[in-house]
Amino acid sequence: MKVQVVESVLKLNDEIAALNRESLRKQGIFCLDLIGGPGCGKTALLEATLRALKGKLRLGVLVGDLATTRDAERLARWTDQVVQINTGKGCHLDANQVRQAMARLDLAKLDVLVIENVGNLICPVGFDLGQDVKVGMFSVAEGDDKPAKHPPLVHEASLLLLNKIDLLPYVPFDLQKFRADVRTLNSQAELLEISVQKEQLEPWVTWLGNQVKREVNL
Ligand SMILES: Nc1nc2c(ncn2[C@@H]2O[C@H](COP(=O)(O)OP(=O)(O)O)[C@@H](O)[C@H]2O)c(=O)[nH]1
Ligand SMILES: [Mg+2]
Ligand SMILES: [Zn+2]
Repeated sequence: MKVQVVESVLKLNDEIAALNRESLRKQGIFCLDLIGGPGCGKTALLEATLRALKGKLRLGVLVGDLATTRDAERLARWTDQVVQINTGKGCHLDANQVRQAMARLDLAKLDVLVIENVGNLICPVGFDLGQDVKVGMFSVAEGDDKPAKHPPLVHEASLLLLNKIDLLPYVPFDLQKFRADVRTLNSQAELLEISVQKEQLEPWVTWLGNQVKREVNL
């Protein structure tokens, strides 16, 4: 008898990711996978984005963390289309977790689905979730060397965000070096420098509107 073997976890993941992508495309939903270290401001960015785009663009969020529903609770103030995924000891989201969480959303109500990945700059990059684009997020507080130390994220991201630019006067951070390292690794991706704290978000909101390619008056 011939034994059937599932060759690779990643192959299975890719198959489920393809199903996710198909479901999202059918519904005309733009999906992004937001990847950044713990504390770079992912949830804060999404709270501010939901606030800024309320009534203009319908956003849903899947948010991954090892434990707690704190991020989902923060986001639930702005949308009822939010699901927390608790990964236990898991340091990334996989396509199956996203598929199960997507089933709890009302996709017909959404223009955009943001997946806030588990705070980690490394393995989330390797797992396709069914997203249209990956967005890599760094912050001034983490230091200027993070892109150079995490080439796969910078390579694969369509957009890179540098958050907390309000901290530049207080933290040793060589902005020229940061920009040069990003450019060396990825000459195509856009790099947007923002401060969620100071509500300096215009470039990001414009970028998001352009991706959705709808007549939304942002
Ligand atoms: N100074 C400053 N702090 C920020 C900014 N954005 C977020 N934070 C703070 O960074 C901390 C982590 O934010 P959070 O959204 O939980 O990060 P996450 O772990 O990436 O989701 C919080 O205390 C935020 O208030 C910013 O633009 N400037
Ligand atoms: Mg968060
Ligand atoms: Zn992992």
